[in-house]
Amino acid sequence: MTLDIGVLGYRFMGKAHANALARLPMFFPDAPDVNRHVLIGRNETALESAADQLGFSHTATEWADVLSDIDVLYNLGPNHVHVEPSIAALEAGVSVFCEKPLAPTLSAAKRMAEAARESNAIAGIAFNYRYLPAVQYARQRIMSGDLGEIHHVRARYLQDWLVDPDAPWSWRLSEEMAGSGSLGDLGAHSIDLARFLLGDAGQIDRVSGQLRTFVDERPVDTEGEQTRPVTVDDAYSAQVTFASGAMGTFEASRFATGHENDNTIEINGSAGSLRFSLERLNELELLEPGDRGFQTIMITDPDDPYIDHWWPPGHTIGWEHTFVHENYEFLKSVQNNTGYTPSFADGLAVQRVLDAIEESDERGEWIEIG
Ligand code: 4PW
Repeated sequence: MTLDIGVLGYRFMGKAHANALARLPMFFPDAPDVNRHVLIGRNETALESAADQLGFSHTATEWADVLSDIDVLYNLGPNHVHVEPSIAALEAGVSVFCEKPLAPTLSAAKRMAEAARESNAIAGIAFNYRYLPAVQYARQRIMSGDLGEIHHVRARYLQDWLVDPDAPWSWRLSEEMAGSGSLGDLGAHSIDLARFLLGDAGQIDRVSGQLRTFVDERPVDTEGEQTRPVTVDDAYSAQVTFASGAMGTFEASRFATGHENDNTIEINGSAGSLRFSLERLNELELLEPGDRGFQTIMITDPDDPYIDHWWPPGHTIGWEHTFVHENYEFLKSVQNNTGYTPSFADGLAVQRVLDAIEESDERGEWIEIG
């Protein structure tokens, strides 16, 4: 059985997922056969050339016109475009793989999760960092109790592409299109990673957060004569309490000078600690009983998650491999009609935390998550 795929969006994430689809037959021969059937976007000229480059046989400027031609919709558009196409696809029995955050608002995320519950099709959210071998290995160690009782989660996702006040305006800076800024774009990853690494103990039930916008308008043209307002946060930080009693601190920024894409998480337990950073994604820092300090181990052995599909021991992998791994798992779920995680319900759980952090900032108090 060949799955016909429609991909909405052809820029950064469009390329990342198209690359993953192209790699699957070569490195994951047991993955379902896929046909890169249609690329969906608004600008016909740009779309034609992207379709050529990314290996799609057709293009469409209206997503609704092609739902009956595809088995799976990849929704990789700006956050506000996640909502209606995903719901319509699920209602039509088309599986959906949607980029994060699930939606710009909590109410839209609830509608999407409801559509996923009502549909027989599979709905997954693309939290790609779950699929790093080092992150999967870390989860195995935590789940098997090697770190003991978890006391602390410390997660940060730092970028610096907005530190220049003349950096241009984009949809990521619009509340209407994105929902939030660093919080939804980067914080969603950290919150999902914490939930993934801690399993059932990763449920967050209280938050206290602050959001900040450092530059509130940006140029839309190169001359800088026209500007548009920035209506989302440039940075956030939050303290959280997990239902298990563990404490968490979370932070993200697009103003963290010197950090281009620094996604780091540290977990401290009663019997050990671990630390992962995307900047050294083939490694995990671990502290086990008896160690006098963190030991760095390479997660590049054939028995480490997914590694046997790639290169001999010690031959490292990169950021793009996370997309290959998540596409493999998602498409297998579609083919076998089995549940996929992270699901839209997971996306909604993350969205509840994002929403509570915003509410806490507005009200200046801790917020309980019901
Ligand atoms: O994972 C990251 C995102 O969530 C990406 O590498 C870039 O920053 C694109 O969007 C965010």
